[in-house]
Amino acid sequence: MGFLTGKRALIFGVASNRSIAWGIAKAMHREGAELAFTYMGERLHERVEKLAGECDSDIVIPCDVENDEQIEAVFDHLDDFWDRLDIIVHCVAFAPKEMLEGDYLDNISREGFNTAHEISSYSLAAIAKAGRHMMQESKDAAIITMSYLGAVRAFPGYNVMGLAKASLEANVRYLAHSLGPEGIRVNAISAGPIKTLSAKGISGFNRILEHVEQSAPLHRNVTIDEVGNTAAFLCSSLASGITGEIIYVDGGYHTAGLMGTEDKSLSQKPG
Ligand code: NAD
Ligand code: IMJ
Repeated sequence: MGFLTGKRALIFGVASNRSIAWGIAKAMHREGAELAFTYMGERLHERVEKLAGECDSDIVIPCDVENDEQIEAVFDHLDDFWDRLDIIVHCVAFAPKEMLEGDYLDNISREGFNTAHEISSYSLAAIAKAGRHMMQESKDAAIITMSYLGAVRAFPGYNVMGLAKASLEANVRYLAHSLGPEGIRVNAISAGPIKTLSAKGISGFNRILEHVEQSAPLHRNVTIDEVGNTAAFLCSSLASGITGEIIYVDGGYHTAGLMGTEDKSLSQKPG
């Protein structure tokens, strides 16, 4: 019997079979959870319906997280199928493309800042607020979101998304305190770089992947399945004592300082 047997999970952020949300969906399905999905924009409707089918789910609901009515409508719709909700998976982020290249200060604008923060951080609170009544019916409910090391370190090109992820991580801590008394846990996974649609077109992404291979303790990049397994654990009763936490699934990259550099006198990498 899987460790999520009997749990009901709502997943935001599947855009393709490379999405981190899809890695999470597969792991949760394997562990026995019942799934529902949201998708952003009609263009993705059919694809998400097909992927949902692979997890034996036929609950597929449209949701642009910029829109409060659409968020409310998701839970109104879900109410027709389920009497409670145990898990919310938030795998959503967006900043205008032109903010994710070049110099941070040259390219930041008030509008770009607001968009990045609204979609990538505020949406977590908006979804928690709208879904709270359904999660209150659960015995051990959990919310999980996705962060990146750019929240706490400056990375070339990550720019305004770094600020939005810093806000998202603080959001996790404050939500954990708001919802803890109701038995609802809130955590984030800070994942290493993975080639998803959100990484497509990011200049130098292959070099970033190579750099992680060189310097992370595991000397490789992580997969959506590894992130999925950690998410499944964090949303299960196995993690009943964990909330407000940021768990790194990055092959240990964030622990490195000057490791795997070209200059062998500065590196201990074997070979
Ligand atoms: P992805 O492109 O597959 O997923 C991003 C999702 O965000 C898509 O499903 C997209 O439809 C959704 N989205 C964007 N704007 C939206 C809106 N207004 N309303 C609703 N949905 C919206 O890419 P991914 O890499 O799987 O990203 C998932 C999460 O993982 C993001 O929060 C991202 O920041 C985070 N993350 C990614 C990496 C990486 O290297 N790929 C690393 C660490 C964290
Ligand atoms: C994104 C941009 C710059 C550097 C980056 C990334 N690094 C990594 C990412 C080093 C790992 C991927 N990431 C962690 C994200 O959170 C990506 C978010 C994102 C991506 C896009 C691309 C398309 C677009 N807007 C986006 N908004 C957010 O138009």
